Formats: sequence, structure tokens, C-alpha cells
Amino acid sequence: MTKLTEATLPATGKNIYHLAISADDLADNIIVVGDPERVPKAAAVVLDQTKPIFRHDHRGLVTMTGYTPNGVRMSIVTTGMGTGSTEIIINEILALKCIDIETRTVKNTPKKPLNIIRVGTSGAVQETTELGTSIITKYAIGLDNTGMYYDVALTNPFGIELEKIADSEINKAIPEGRRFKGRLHPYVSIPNKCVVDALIEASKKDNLLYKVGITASAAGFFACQGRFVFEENHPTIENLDSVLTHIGVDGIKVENFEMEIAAIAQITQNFTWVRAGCICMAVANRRLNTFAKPEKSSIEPTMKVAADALEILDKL
Ligand code: R1P
Ligand code: URA
Repeated sequence: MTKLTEATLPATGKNIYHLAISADDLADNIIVVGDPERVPKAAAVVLDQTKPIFRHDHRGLVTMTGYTPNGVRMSIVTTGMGTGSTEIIINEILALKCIDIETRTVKNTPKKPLNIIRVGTSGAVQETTELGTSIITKYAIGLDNTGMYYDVALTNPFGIELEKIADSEINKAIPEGRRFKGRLHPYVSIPNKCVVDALIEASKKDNLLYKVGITASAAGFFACQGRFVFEENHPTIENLDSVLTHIGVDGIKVENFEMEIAAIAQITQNFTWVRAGCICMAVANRRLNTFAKPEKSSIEPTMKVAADALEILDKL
């Protein structure tokens, strides 16, 4: 059994450092969302309001845990925006499940699988994608570099091919003479297949408008997603969103931009008892230059599908 130090895994008593919750506060079925304000909204959709609901807020990270109307214990947790913050939250969730936080001792492999589904918003990169479409991630391309600090082997042949294509296309798109020519290297990570299948099954059952595709996780929202706002800050790749449009493998193409799933899949992939995946609704269409008005962009149906998928996974 490994004993971890206080500096490696900070905690206060039973509470992990950033989320500031204990293992008892967290279910084995978890929806993660970027926006803390989305946590109570999701809880109102997926949790049984007649049963007690736990809530804790710390550093803008909200955790709520309760039961679905079908009696499945479920948590909703904030990741914040981007892979940097997400890396902290996913590691703390994993630690709460397999480490005794008080003694910092690694416990035996959990008997019950941990199911994690990210539900977020995203920008569609294919012209034909209607705003409001939910995109289920089959492969993720990490344009951040957080995932590159996790030395996880890529063995899936489609994943290997996709990583090569993405690397070559992205570097081709950087004009000669630019400072970072040849220095941006995307990585590919693969969400759990059971989660992809459960999300498809739940989307069909709930009549959700959905697509299955490749998701690009950007390091930021503006230049990192090909948004050119200031002359002073010329993007390294001016047309990054349209470059990605043509990248595909396994009969699917890059469908959307968001900022978290590549790292989530990369960090969780090697855990045999963890199943993680992602469904993100398109609030923007980058080809058509449209952005959804708030009344058109309710994420509630996507949230419901994620909860239904978690219930499917809970029974596997
Ligand atoms: C950017 O607006 C944020 O929205 C998307 C991106 O991944 C990023 O976090 O996801 P959320 O709606 O989950 O925050
Ligand atoms: N979230 C993103 O990361 N990009 C978009 O275009 C919309 C939401």
C-alpha cells in the first residue's frame, strides 16, 4: 500500500483540498459541468427534490449529491473552465474514491465502477449542425497540453491515426515564419466506449437531437478556438476552426470545440474501474457564425440524457 504525503495530496481531515468534500459526499455516478451555476440547475432536473440533497461550495466549486427519482445516487460537480482546473477536480474525484483521505493510504480497487459524464456547451464546426444539437464525444483531440503530463499509451488504431492527422494538419496550418511553427502538438484521448453507448441509447430514448463525433478540447476560448478579436494578438492559426472541420477518422469528423473532455479522458483512461465520457450541446456554429440565444440554448434535455445514461451505466 502506498502512503502519500500531505504535499502530494493536500486535505483537511477527511476533506480533499479544493472540492473540500469527503468520500461520503460523492456518489459513484457523477455529472461534471463547467459552470458552477449549472450545478443547482442540473440538480433541479435530475435529482429527486423530496429526498435530502447535499450541497457544498468552495472556491466556486459546487458539489451537489442526491438521488434520482429511480433511486440512483448521483452527484453534480463543477470543473470550472479549461483543462487546468478540470485536472484538479478529476484527480480529487479519483482520490476520494480510491484513497483514504485522512490517512492518505491507497485503498483496494473500488468494487463499484465510477461513472463520470461531462455535460457542457460547445461550438459546432460543421456547417450542417443545428444549434442545440448535443454532440457525444467518441474521440477527443487535446489542443491543450494538460493531458500531455499524463503518459497514457494510445493503442486504439483510429486514435493513433487521428493523432497523426491532427498533428500534421494543425502544423501545416501555421504559416512559415511564425514563432510557434512546428511547436503545437495535439494529443488524442478516448472516452469510455460504455459511456458513448449509454449516451447514444439514452439520446434515442429521450428523442434528443444528437450527433456522435470527434471533439477538440481547446486551451482557451478565443485564439485557441480560432477566434480573431484583436489585431495586437494575431492567432497562431487564424482559421483553426475550419482546419478542424476536415479532420476525421473511423467515419466521423471533428464536430465541436469545448475545453475539458480531452484531459478528462486522458486522466481516467488507465483506471479499469472508471468510465468517463462527454456530451456537449452546440451553442455556437462556427461555420455559420451563429450563437444561440439563451431561450434557445436550454441544456436541460442534454442533462436529462446524461442522467439517464448514468442510470444505464449504474446497472452494467
Ligand atoms: C467556455 O464558454 C466554456 O463552455 C464550455 C467550454 O468547455 C468552457 O468550459 O463548457 P461548459 O459549458 O461546461 O463550461
Ligand atoms: N464553448 C466553447 O468552448 N466554445 C464555443 O464556441 C461555445 C462554447
